[in-house]
Amino acid sequence: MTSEIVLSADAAQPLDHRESLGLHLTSDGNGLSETEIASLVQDIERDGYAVLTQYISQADLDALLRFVRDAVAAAGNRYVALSGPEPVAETVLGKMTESPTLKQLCARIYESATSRPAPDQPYYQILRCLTGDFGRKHSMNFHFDSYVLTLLLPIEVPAGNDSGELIVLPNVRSVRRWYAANLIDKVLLDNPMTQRILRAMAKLHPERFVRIPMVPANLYFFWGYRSIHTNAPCDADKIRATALFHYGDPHHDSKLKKWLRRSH
Ligand SMILES: O=C(O)CCC(=O)C(=O)O
Ligand SMILES: [Fe+2]
Repeated sequence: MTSEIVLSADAAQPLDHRESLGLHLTSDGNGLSETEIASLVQDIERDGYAVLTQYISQADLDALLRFVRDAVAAAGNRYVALSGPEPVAETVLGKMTESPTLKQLCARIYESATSRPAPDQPYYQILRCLTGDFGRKHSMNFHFDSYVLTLLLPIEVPAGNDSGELIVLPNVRSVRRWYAANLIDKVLLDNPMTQRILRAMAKLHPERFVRIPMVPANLYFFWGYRSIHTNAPCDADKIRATALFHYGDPHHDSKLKKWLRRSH
């Protein structure tokens, strides 16, 4: 296993030339076949992401939009993030949290990508609503997720120049054997200098990044742990809302991780 981070995003390809997967699974569906799952994993490896189009219905999307608007208003029209399953339990996001079909899909994707048994873990889930100036501070922060697989459901996406798409350098590292190696990666990425370099690179060489267009109701899959990613900013007077389901902490049984958690 190599431990370096490869920064050339060879996987970045013009997205308009991607072939559509033609896979269809909705939040009420029965799951995908092994072949469909293999094709989904292949898309993530090749293009940096895969997508299930119109994963939730228009009615569920409309209800979520109302939910987001209310949450933003209740927060004083500022950035708000709701984490965990409870605050969203009554929405279609609650249905997704509880869905055995979706969980099984995540587990099979995890296994096919890591060749490790899928851990029986809840999602780390979050509903992010960006708006206002503070919302802009939560943009262009490049990071690795702590979980292997990230599911992203756009809910509200502002039109215009600053439409807040997801910017990704896909699959630049492997899943680390050791939690300590993961920590080193994170320190190397999460410092002002690296962040400045990546922001400059995004401006000067946008073609080196994969930009995932955020279409509401679609469900996007990418390797959050392996990919450097962030959301582009959106206009301060608009709302950008995304629901994230992070799945599969590869270091869940790390002794170092447990010790650090206990001592902090
Ligand atoms: O909101 C987004 O588009 C991405 C957020 C993200 O990467 C995360 O929460 O880990
Ligand atoms: Fe992330």
